[in-house]
Amino acid sequence: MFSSKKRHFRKEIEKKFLKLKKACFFFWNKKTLVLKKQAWFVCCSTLVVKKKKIICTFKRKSIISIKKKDPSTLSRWILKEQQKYPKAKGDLTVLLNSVQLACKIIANAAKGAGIYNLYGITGEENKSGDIVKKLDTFSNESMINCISFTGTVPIMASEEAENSIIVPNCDQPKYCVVFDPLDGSSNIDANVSIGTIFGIYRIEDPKKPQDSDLLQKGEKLVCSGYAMYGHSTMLVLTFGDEVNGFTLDPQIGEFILTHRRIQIPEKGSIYSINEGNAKDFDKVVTTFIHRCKNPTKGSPKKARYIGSMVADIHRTLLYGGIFMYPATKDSPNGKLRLLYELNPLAFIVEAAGGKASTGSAPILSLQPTSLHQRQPCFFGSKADVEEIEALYASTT
Ligand code: FBP
Repeated sequence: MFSSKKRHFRKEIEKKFLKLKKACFFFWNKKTLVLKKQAWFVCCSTLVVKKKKIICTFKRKSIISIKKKDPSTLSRWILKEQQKYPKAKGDLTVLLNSVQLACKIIANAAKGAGIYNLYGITGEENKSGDIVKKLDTFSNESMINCISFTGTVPIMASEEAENSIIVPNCDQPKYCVVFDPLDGSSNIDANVSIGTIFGIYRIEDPKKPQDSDLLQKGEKLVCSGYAMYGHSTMLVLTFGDEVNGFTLDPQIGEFILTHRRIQIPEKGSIYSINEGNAKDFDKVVTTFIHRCKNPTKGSPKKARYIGSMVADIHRTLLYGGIFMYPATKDSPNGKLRLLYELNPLAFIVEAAGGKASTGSAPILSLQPTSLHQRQPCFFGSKADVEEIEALYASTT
């Protein structure tokens, strides 16, 4: 089959290969021998290091797995809070868990808006004259469905509903809820952070729930919160004493406590306002912005404006500074709505040690007169808001 020449050639190859193999093996062995010695030494030390690392990783892994195994979730946290009130029947717990569920549903829809065809408009306009987005309607329905399910909320107010929403067959009327189902609608299609804002009040006369229950002063809030749908979904909540933040762990579908007792910095280096309206700002706001840009001492403040109030307030809570939506010539009462945007967020900012002001009075002290009334506002670090208040006081 093979000519003698070919046979000879093949033998040569095999010999060479064998030599190579041996050499490698020898080299490897020799190498490994050396290596082995070194490795032994290295191994020992690496083992020590590795051991440490392993221990650390094990620890870390075990901590993570322990945390995963025993996470401090929002549901658990709410239950713990309930235990502080021996007389509590759990109605608020059920309500908050229903709001939590609604926020998870909206978070999922917001994340998949492009896939679920939830970008774009419905073609309708809401009471405030805003073009209603598909995700606005989806979020509004999700909130109404989840809250109605509790059986303790006979009446609600939503940015997307002109009149108050009456819940039929509410068998244990106890609370009423005000909410902005989707804040920052103008940013939805651009995939910029948006949110849901909610506030919970007690019904004054459970036998006769009425609009006046929704028009309570912000200082009467039992609890308020917001969910922010950004690169992670967060839910920030307060009962007026402390502010805590929870991050949604998509793997287990639970909000996990990640930001304990949020405290807003006393003074900030950020100012946040839509300067596109600057020509219409009053003297005080114009002066304040000038000061932010040209401070007598220290460096100028940074300008940050997302255009979603939830996201601007969330940043202000964590970094400090001031968020402003003042009156303008076109909108003498500003743009933002007192009932379901300003009051719930003011309750949080004040509980975190900040201030929420009209420029001359606390937002929470205002007596609302209509469901969709607007109110100029200044939210943020105490020192920054007090500077604005002092400027207004000096003009009166
Ligand atoms: P909605 O999107 O819920 O109507 O909220 C109003 C809002 O988008 C706020 O989130 C935001 O702070 C403000 O309007 C932005 O207004 P503007 O575009 O005039 O700066």
